[in-house]
Amino acid sequence: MPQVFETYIPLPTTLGCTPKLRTATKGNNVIRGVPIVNGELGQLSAKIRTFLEESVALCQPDRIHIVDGGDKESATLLNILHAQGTIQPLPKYDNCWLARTNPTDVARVESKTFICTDKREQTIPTPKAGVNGTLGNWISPEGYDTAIRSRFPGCMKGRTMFVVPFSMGPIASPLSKFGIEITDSAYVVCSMRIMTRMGLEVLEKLADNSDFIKCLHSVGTPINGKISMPSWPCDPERTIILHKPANNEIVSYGSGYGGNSLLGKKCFALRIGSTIAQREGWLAEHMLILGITDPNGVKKYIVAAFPSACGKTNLAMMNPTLPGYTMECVGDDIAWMKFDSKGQLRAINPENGFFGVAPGTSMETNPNAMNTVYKNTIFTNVAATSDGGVFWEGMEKEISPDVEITDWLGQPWKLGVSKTPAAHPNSRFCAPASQCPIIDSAWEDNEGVPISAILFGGRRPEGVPLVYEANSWAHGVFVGSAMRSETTAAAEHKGKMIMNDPFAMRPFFGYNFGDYLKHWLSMEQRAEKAGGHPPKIFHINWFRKDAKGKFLWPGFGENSRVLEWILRRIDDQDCYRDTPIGRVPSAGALNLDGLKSPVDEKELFAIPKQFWLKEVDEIKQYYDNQLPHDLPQEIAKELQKLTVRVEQM
Ligand code: GTP
Ligand code: SPV
Ligand code: MN
Repeated sequence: MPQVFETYIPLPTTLGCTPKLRTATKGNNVIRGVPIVNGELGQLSAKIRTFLEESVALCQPDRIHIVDGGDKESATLLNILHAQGTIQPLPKYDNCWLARTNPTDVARVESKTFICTDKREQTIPTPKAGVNGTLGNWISPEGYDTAIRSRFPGCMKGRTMFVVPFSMGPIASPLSKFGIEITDSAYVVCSMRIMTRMGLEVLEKLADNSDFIKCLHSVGTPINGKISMPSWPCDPERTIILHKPANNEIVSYGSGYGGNSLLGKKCFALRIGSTIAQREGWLAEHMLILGITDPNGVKKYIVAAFPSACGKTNLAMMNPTLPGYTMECVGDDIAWMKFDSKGQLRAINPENGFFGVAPGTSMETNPNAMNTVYKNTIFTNVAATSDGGVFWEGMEKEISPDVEITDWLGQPWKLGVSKTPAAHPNSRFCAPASQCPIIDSAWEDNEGVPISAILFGGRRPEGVPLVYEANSWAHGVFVGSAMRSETTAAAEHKGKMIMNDPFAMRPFFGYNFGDYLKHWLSMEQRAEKAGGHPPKIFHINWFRKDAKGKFLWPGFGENSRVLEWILRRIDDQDCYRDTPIGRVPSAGALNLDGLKSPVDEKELFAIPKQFWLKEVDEIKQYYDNQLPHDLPQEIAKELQKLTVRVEQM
């Protein structure tokens, strides 16, 4: 049972950590009269100090803790979170913890996420008159200021303000960027320690007063405020996630969960990241990065963009069923990519950990993920077992039959009897990437790994084949722009419906999607100017269903068969046939030898004319409604060409 306190237990005034980096501090170790209980003023560059001073004036915390990133600090914070009832230990494993959130704070809140620019068109395409735009939310500079002024003053009264220096990407990589997250959540600090490179090393890098992304986060419940669940303070009704690219600034209020509060992830690495990438000529994408070595020992890397909860982590860590192949993981959610001086696309994973979907992950589907999460991991909203372990949907075969299960809400739960899920569908594990048994030896390479193919995909129960290849770069960019997928529990959408999710970035664009498309189209020239060429683009769909609603494709490790075909296409082998929508494996080219149960290849690759007539019509409507002014000509042309090909089927 979670411990629920009637009053919030404040942090002790001193956390007893010895900062590794010391510089002489003149005067008291205070900012605006607020004591620094860990770390010293002298560790902060002038820019960080200004940011901190402004944040202290606004939020009025009782004390300030400059995060050093050390083991002792982490252990202390975890113990405090335990005492508060935010987390409980999982004694079955090594240094693992279970957090239960307020049941109203369980996923990203896309409707409350805004980008602030002077003009609306900088952030979002102007939709057709009378149509609601679905490609992000804009807020005016005035609205932005008002949103902050009406929420933040005094929001940290009675609380500790943590100052989290972090790096997205290996600290020494020229592709990396730094941030400072100011937060009043120790859970966020402990999670950021896993998800990013965090602590004194980053402060040292910033000591030359260089710029950083300013991230301000509050759970939004001062200790003297009314709290419905003291172990997970939040303010769901007034939650807001704000970004101001012009100031390199992120401000998040009211939620402690995932992408809402771990600001290095979606807010920085994707939303602010994509605006920097546009300016600097690279790509910040919602993509996994995977290394594949074939039986001849030839290694290639691919990236893949699937919407939230559509299989990135699983593909990134897959155990190939095809003999002779080895897969290694570089990243499971975000890729920063840049063409190098030779025109070769290179990618780094800006993250340091995995914030992965728990349900569906098992020794059968993703043993590498399972073997990653049994130490130094924070689980959130999964179920607990009476022997001190975790449980979620998909782990039925992995628990002993005599354990008792407590669901994510803290209630007793019985396998086969209880009607509600044991774990929240968006419950997650937060685990260090370095613990992944198949982490790639080059995963922290400062220059990034060379990318040979880009995959797009989603949950398409109908009409979309297992795999197809785009005919050209422009066609591939069109395929990305036309991506659609069934909604999942990763955001606040209710029920399952097919939704447009271009590039799996719909919730994460930092600027106008029309400009984003132009930026992507321009990459071909960028590569060619440097003497290279852009990678081939593919679309995959593991989720096609038969008439009875059963998946046609076994997925997971069997997806290696599709990757094998993709590798052959990277080498330009003649193993495809043209179809109106793109290139698919020619007869017999997809290796299906040794599949446990036979698959219906014909149905997997069927391209029904009626379906595709409707699909192209819906894509057209989508562009007409969402991008009547902002759609690049090249993309309109690709749709036109596809329409003609489908009509001629
Ligand atoms: P985010 O972290 O939200 O960005 O999600 P993700 O894209 O990393 O998705 P993830 O790999 O965590 O998969 C989400 C769900 O899809 C899990 O329940 C998986 O079991 C399921 N899934 C992943 N790959 C496959 C597959 O090949 N076939 C089927 N049927 N299900 C899959
Ligand atoms: C996603 O939703 O795509 C995630 C989880 O990776 S979150 O960090 O909450 O955005
Ligand atoms: Mn994701």
